Order: sequence, then structure tokens, then C-alpha cells
Amino acid sequence: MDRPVRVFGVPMDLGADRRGVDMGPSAIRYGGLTDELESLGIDCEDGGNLAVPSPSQTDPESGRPPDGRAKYLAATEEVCRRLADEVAGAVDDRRVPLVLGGDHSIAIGTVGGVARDRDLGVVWFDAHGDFNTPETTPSGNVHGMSVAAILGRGSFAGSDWAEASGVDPENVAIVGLRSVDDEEAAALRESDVTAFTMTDVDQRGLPDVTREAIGVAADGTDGVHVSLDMDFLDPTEAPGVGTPVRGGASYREGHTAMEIVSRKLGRDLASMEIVEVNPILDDHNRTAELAVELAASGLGKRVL
Ligand code: HAR
Ligand code: MN
Ligand code: MN
Ligand code: MN
Repeated sequence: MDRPVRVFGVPMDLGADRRGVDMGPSAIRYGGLTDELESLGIDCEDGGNLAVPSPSQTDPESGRPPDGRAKYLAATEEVCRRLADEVAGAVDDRRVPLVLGGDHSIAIGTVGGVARDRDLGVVWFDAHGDFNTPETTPSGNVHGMSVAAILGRGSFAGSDWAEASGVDPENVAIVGLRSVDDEEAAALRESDVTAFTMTDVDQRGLPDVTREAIGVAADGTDGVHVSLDMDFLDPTEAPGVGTPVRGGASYREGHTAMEIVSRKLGRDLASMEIVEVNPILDDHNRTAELAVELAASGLGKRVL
């Protein structure tokens, strides 16, 4: 890739039940992210970590919507606002933001920042739909609501921090689904979001599905954000995630998806984020090292 990158770490675990994802940015950096990208000739600057309050210092009920549940919502909002500002700053400096999680709630901030100056499409690789709202969530965990928040669904409607202006559901595609709650599934079906399950991947093959997802996100937009939840991959390859689900993408499929992202999007790749790495549950930093490999593939690494 010929554009410079700015990396941000967001040690966020307020949106997930398990502590440990807050250490994801460290593990991915330790896995050699900057060196790997520099070896590809990418100008890679580290913008450091955002400050994230600890759950023990934070009131989980603060910001709770009247008819729903969303733990640590006020604190999550505050972090996402700051992240959106940082990400928008990178875009102003003509750097591609590469955001490291942390749990997937941070996507609300990343997308909010990147979507500020353009019509943005989103490709979301995930085992989960992240399409719950405070009204439908079975857990109260905001990382299971980030797509709904970005689109301003449920009680996220009208909240400027969550509803990233410019993102249309017609330009959002999710790939890799295999764990979706009942009400969440109904909401996804009636929405204009394009959703590919692992059954679609089995039947059509990942390259075909990935190309269609990118087409959906790029259609009529000024750029595409790629959000990679590491639980998109099968737990045999990515054991260090908070909520592993069997039946995910293989090691090669992970690379193939990212290679297609890089080839097909080219300069339309607006930003990338890699989330849900949990080093406490990992096997010798294997998941973080895979995150580094996938970032490299997504940013243009080729075998030949
Ligand atoms: N659907 C469940 C919930 O909303 C779990 C989803 C969260 N897990 C993730 N997100 N890692 O991708 O609570
Ligand atoms: Mn997710
Ligand atoms: Mn997930
Ligand atoms: Mn639009």
C-alpha cells in the first residue's frame, strides 16, 4: 500500500464480559505489527493508546437507556468520542487509521471518525451480528450492539456519538455469521444490511462472498471501513478471543479475505480495525500474531 498508516490502540473491555481484551493492543504490537508493515514499505506511525477507564472505576449503570440495558454506556460513549476525533485527525493528515482493540464497541468510534468527511461503507467480518440494541441484548454488552449503534437503531437513534452520519445500511455487509440471537436475527433479516453466514461461505466459497460484500460496501460510497473481529476465524486458529464460536474461517480463508480486501478496494480502503484479541485466553500469542499477518495481507502483502 502506498499510503501511510497511523496505528491506534484502544485497550477497551467495557463492552465485553471478560477482562483481557484490554491487553489486545499490547499483544498485537508485541506480535510485530509495526515492523511487519514497515517491511512492506508502508510508512507506519504509532499514535499510541487511548486512555480507557477500568471497569472497577466505572459505573456500569451510567448512561443506561430507560427501556434497555447497555453496560458502561456513558464511559463507552466518552472513549468512542475521543477515538473518533483521533481517527478523524489521522484522516486529515492523509493517514489510513489502523485501530487495534479492545472489544468491538470501539468500532462505533472508529466508524464515527472515518465517516465524518465522507459516505462510508463497512465490511464487518465476525461470527456475531453485533446487531443487538439495548432493547434486545441478552447480555447488556455493547460489543454485541456496535453495528446497530453505527446505524442508529433502537435507543441509539438520535445519539450523535453512535449514529455515524453517512453510513447507510445498504452499504454495510457482514461476513462469517454463525452466532446470532433470535431477536437480533429478525432485526437483521428486516434490515437493509447484507449478511453472509458461514452457510453462505460453505456453499459459495469465501472469495465470492467477500467480493460481493465489498461490492455492497463500495457501491456509491467514498470509501470502505474493514472491521475484523478475530472470532471470524475458527478457534483452532484464533483461540485468544473473548467469545469463540466453532465453524469459522480457516487460516487460509482469513488471508484470502484480507487479500481480496486489499486487491479489490485499493485506495477505497478507508480504514481498518482488528478487535477482540484476548491474550489471556490465547496460546503463546498465536491470535495476536495472526492479527498481524492479516493486517499485512489487508494492507497489500503479496507472496509474489
Ligand atoms: N450476541 C451476543 C450478545 O449480544 C454476543 C455477541 C458479542 N460477542 C462478540 N461480538 N464478540 O462480535 O451479547
Ligand atoms: Mn464483533
Ligand atoms: Mn464476534
Ligand atoms: Mn449515503
